[in-house]
Amino acid sequence: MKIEAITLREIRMPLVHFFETSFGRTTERRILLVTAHGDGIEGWGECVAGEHPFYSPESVDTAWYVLEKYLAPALIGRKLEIAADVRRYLPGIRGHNMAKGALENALWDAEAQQKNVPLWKLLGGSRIELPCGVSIGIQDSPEQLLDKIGVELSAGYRRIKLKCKPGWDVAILERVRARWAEIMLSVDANSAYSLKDAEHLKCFDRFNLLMVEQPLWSDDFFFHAELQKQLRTAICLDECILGERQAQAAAELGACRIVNIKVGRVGGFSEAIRVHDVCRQHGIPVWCGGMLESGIGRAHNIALSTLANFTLAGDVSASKRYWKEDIIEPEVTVSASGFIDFDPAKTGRGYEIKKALVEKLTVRTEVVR
Ligand code: NPQ
Ligand code: MG
Repeated sequence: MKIEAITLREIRMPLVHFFETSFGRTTERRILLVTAHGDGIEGWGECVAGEHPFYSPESVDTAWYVLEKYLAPALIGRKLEIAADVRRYLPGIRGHNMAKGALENALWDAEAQQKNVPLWKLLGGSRIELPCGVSIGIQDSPEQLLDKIGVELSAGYRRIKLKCKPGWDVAILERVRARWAEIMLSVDANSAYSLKDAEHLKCFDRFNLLMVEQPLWSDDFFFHAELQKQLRTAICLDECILGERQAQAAAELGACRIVNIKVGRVGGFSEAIRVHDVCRQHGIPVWCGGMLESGIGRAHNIALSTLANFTLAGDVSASKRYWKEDIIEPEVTVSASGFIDFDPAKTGRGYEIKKALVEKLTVRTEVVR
């Protein structure tokens, strides 16, 4: 593809229900979309940075700045044989993976269209049965949480992940397990604990959890390895894994037994594939995380989830859990048995973009050419 222009666009989408984690509550998403134009094609990518630098150091505004000032200008006029070559042309920017990932994924999206193949096949996927889980935020009361879990189980979801933090953990798990002893259950702390809490975290072992996700500091491997030695429950790393190198370090140190892959956090599809591969070599199963994405990011997550080592249910759930109306057609839906309704025959990302709706939701655009 010869890249003629790159459009940055910010849309606003109110969430159907607030989403609360150990770092705060989100009620509306600001979403940065990237469009790469060239050869008569438009490739779309979604930047998964949040409104604030809480989950990661990036935010919508830092991503916009880095894309506008550095990443997009470096690609204008370039001819790329394949999307995976993009890194060769990007200037030496440290970090800012979510900004990089949005741009690279727009190029993969374009490449799949241009070659008229499904994006999932272009990525090297092979699985077409995609088990689906949900991530349930911290609620105003335990009763409200139990109600929500009930709704999601009735919808068919195969794994329930609860956000936790000190004060919203063991007592909550007691209540949930008293009601549902057998369901596949995990928790995600988003770095809310420290190694001083090791004795407390050991209580989690009572609840037969599939995993505890990112209990400790977002940049730490050593202390997670120390903690994993003390826990029977598998640790899953999320925030820590910024690429292949971190995945290898975590595997070799024994810092986790499971890895959450988010394509934005690792800087795009090609690095996500490398993380996937290194985990597979170490016998570490992976699953696809979620960042409250619009349909574009959701479609990309589905394509990524087809890779062989994505054996655990992901956080990529139905559009309607998050949005009144998603920006893709069809919306992402989930079967009564908890699998993503996925049509492997569709080419490209497999979902059309509702351009008129995107325009309506847009609050700013910038075209780099
Ligand atoms: C996680 N997501 O696995 C993240 C965290 C997360 C679905 O649990 C705005 C932008 C709000 C990104 C809240 C899920 C967010 C966000 C939570 C990411 O750790
Ligand atoms: Mg997480």
